[in-house]
Amino acid sequence: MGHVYRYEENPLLTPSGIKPLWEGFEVIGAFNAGIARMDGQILMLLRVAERPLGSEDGSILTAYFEPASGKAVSVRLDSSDARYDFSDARVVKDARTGSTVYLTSISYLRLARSTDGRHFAVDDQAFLLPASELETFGVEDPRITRIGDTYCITYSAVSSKGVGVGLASTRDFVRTQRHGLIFPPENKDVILFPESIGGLYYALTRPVPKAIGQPEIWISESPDLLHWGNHRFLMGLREDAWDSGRIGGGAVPLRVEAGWLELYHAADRNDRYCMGAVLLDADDPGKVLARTPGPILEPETDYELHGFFGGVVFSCGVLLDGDTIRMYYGAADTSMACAELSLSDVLAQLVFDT
Ligand code: MAN
Repeated sequence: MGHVYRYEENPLLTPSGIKPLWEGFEVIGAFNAGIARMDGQILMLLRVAERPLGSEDGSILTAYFEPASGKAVSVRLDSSDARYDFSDARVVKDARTGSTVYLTSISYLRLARSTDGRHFAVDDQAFLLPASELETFGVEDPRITRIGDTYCITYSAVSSKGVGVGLASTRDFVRTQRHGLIFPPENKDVILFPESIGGLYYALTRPVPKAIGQPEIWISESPDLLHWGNHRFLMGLREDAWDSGRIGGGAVPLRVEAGWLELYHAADRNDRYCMGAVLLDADDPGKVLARTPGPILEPETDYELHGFFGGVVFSCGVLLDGDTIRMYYGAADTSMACAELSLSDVLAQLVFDT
């Protein structure tokens, strides 16, 4: 692994300083933020997770969002109820089928702003709340891609129907337009490329095949950012490695001299999440040129190892200044942190396919 400089101020944001939007709820996560620059400011579009208060009696509380009232509603489950599997803190599963039936928290998107990239002030209001029957379990893990003067925001739209991918756009982070779901369940970690290539827009996607296949990275094309086709498999898991469990896109791809550099996330079989890098062909990003054998960032510090879901570093956005990659990342599904990596150092870790 190359040199990683974590900010002294880390974690930059934690749930403790953030007021919940809903009565009877507490903020348990401010993480996996999309990153953008606007008017000399650095914007973090946080995934804020709130969960219902009052599980002291040993019961399990879950929640869902009611679009009609604009409020979150809690649901109390008996922890000895054999119909459910409570072993993953993030979700409640059907004990028989193993499929997720409730989330233990609801996420929505909220803005934080900074002038120095280290100190952020969080808005009091939400930026994007769940708004439809396909978002009743929350909206999560935004990525912000600036295309021309429009900021395009892709996010996971979660409901009992599955996890799909929504698209919203804004020019000023005040007025926002929603464009509905651009990928149906199950898909997440969709990231738009910042410019068209050969006349087409591209997106990294992460379908989760059920009967056959694995959660791996695909790539799709579109003439208008709304209609997507020519879906191709891009890159997969590696056996017995840090990226053997699941793999998905991370930050918005960076155009570097050698092609498109994508900083992606992957987990091993024990759900330990790291970041790695892959280089894609400049003219056909559906072609993998090189990949780092090991991670470029892995969970090491206390705030990365311990939290709501420990052992996780998960970046949804980076900033590039000269040779410096400022990687903002969610730590342990709880807080936001930032680390600087050198671009040339990351490129030097790539191993080309022969
Ligand atoms: C996974 C995790 C959770 C997330 C759900 C739904 O279980 O990534 O954080 O809430 O999927 O997207």
